[in-house]
Amino acid sequence: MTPKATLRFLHTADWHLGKKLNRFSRLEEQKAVLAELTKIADQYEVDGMLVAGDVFDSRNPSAEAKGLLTASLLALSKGGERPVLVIAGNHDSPELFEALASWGAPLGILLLGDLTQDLHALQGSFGKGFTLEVLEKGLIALSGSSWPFRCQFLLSPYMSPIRREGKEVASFWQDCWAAALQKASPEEPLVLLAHPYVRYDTADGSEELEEDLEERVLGGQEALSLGAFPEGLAYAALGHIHYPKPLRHEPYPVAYAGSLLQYSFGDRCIEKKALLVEVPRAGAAQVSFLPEGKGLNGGLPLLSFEVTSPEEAQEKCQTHPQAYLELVWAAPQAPSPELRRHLESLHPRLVHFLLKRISFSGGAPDAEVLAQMDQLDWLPLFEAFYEARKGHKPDETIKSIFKEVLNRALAKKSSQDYADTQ
Ligand SMILES: [Mn+2]
Repeated sequence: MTPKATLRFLHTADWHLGKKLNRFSRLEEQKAVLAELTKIADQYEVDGMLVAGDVFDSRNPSAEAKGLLTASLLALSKGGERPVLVIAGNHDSPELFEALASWGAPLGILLLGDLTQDLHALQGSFGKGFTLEVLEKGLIALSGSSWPFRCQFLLSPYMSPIRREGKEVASFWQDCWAAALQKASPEEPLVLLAHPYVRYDTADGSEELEEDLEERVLGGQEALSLGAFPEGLAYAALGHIHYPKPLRHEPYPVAYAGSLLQYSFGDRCIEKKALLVEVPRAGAAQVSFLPEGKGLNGGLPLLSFEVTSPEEAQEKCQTHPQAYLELVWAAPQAPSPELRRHLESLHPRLVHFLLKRISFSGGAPDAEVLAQMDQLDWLPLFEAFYEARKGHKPDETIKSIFKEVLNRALAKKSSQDYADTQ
């Protein structure tokens, strides 16, 4: 048998275990898609897993979500034969990662919650037949009898502004990466795992997903530019954005793996993927999205329909029972208050029954719509929306940010800027 020329990894991210769609648990679907991911890892005989953050949806995940994480990591690591490297994202608890780290190491699972987490205790024997060496904060090297060569990993978990001690994102990471690179061997490949917000070009027609906008706003993330990434890497495996997306190919590929499932209706047309990464002994990695020609078998479909009558709404409920359903009421007259309850009794997963939003696409809004907007009391509407989404009321900081954005939007409207922006 000829020795393998490359190390092969499967890159995934943004599992968001425990995330609900409105009130509906997605845990069974998450379980199914993680089983599929394990199958893909087996089928392609990957040498290791790269999990780039946001494995949980919450810093205080449920027992079921934690159980699914540990079971999935164990299956992916084949009990220690296939190393699994996991960094924390902005949704994860660094403390929980640190607590799980000593559990994972003998099983070939490395969890890094925070850059200051001391990995030295895990140094030495790792998993079954691997050796882990800590070279610098966040920089490790792994070797094993089944691997053709040693590989270095620059593990860069999400660091909150407090953990960055107020340092701005780009300069924080550039300093960390520069320090780590001094200790890295130029003779061995280096793979980066990180969870930043990198603004990407949507010129190819892909829109920013609702989830990603939320990650941008609520992650407290300033954007990192592609130019901030260090030179000389083989690959940068990113998490955070739910859209599977290669950001560039040269001089080495940088890519978001995307989320595990479609987590919002805005996300419903996006096929979910994992990335197969072939790391050579020297030079840049080759990457491709898996499964080929289709998405991961990600649970039930999310369907959204505009309806203009109770009969039409009822018909949509009855013809799509095996889906999550969003119905958007687009008739000029308001629906009767009983209609929602009736539709919920007809469909087990009616997620939203909404009134059609005022749309500004396709031309300036007419005077009547603008007059209606002036009469709205926005803050209570925002508070109710925020509470419905987050489960708690917005604090004063969030409210003041909202007021500032609102004031800017209203100022823009009154100055009739719309005509210029079309
Ligand atoms: Mn994130």
